[in-house]
Amino acid sequence: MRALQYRRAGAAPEVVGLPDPEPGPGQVLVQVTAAGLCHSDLALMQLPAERLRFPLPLTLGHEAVGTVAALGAGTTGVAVGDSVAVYGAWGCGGCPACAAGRENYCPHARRLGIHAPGLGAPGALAEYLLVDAARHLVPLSGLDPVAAVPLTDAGLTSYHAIRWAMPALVPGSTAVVIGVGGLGHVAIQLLRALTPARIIALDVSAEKLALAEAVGAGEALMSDASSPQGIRDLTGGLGADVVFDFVGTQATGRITVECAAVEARVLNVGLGGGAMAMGFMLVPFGMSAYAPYWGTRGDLTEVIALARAGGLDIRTETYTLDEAPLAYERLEAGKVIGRAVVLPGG
Ligand code: FEH
Ligand code: ZN
Ligand code: ZN
Repeated sequence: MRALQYRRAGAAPEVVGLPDPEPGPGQVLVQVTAAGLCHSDLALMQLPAERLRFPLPLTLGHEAVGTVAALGAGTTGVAVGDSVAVYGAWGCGGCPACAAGRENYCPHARRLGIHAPGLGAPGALAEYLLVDAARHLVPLSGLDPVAAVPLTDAGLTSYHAIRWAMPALVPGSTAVVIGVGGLGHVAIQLLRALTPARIIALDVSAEKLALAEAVGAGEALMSDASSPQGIRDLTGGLGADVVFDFVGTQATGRITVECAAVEARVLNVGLGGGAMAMGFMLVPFGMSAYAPYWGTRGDLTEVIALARAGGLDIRTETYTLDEAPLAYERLEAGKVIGRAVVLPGG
């Protein structure tokens, strides 16, 4: 099969030929229909070799949908031909967190050498993906695979974040979304679908601010040092009840704290390497902060059900496997509108 691999630390990913994987006991072989690109892939490829927690080469891609192609011995719960979404936050499957579906927070995975596909295990930017267990597959039930594939990461991560913030997303509340990329433009739509909150979007790109308003943000402001005052002007001086920072730099962390209201819930979901100082008089009274990771198996089932109910307008740019290195360059340059999606089968 053909696959996009990150082969040497610091080198650009390249398309290579690999043997077709064979499913072992309990495993599922998925023919990949579509795989999304993520800033986490870029972050991974920018790490120095000594900080990688797995050997190279690595087939990239942790956001995937496809069709079940073959079952390993004893595998039940799916059938050849099923159209499926891949849950990528693979855990041990046996601990309390995994038993509750919160495999994204499995405390044993790293010690057991369990990695997510594309983040240590062979990933989905390939014609075939080996999935370690049928519980990590969710039926797509007729959803368009290209429009649906961002649900498995961008959508799942945003949905999981919103669910934590839900107690603060009440009538009359204000939610700020910093960064209108793959996650941000989906988060705006999920906030519209799930909450009564007013939505203010921030980004450094006028094109992405236009996208934010097109998908449901009430206001869209340029993201800079004046943003907190702009948000306070829009909220009678009170600030935002919830802030989703999908960028995660020092600058957006500062905007987050400076625009947060008393008792705000703030979330750092970005990989920009920024940090947020927490302490008395450093942040608004009663502010709580959360650094979520991906989402639960239940969250993925729910966000797919939400998509099936209609109303999500997930924007994608599609690329062939050979165009994937170019797509990563566009993602790095902030030029991708919505989510970049690769079609390994062409
Ligand atoms: C992957 C690796 C590390 C942090 C965050 C992520 C997300 O892209 C997974 O959704
Ligand atoms: Zn990701
Ligand atoms: Zn576990």
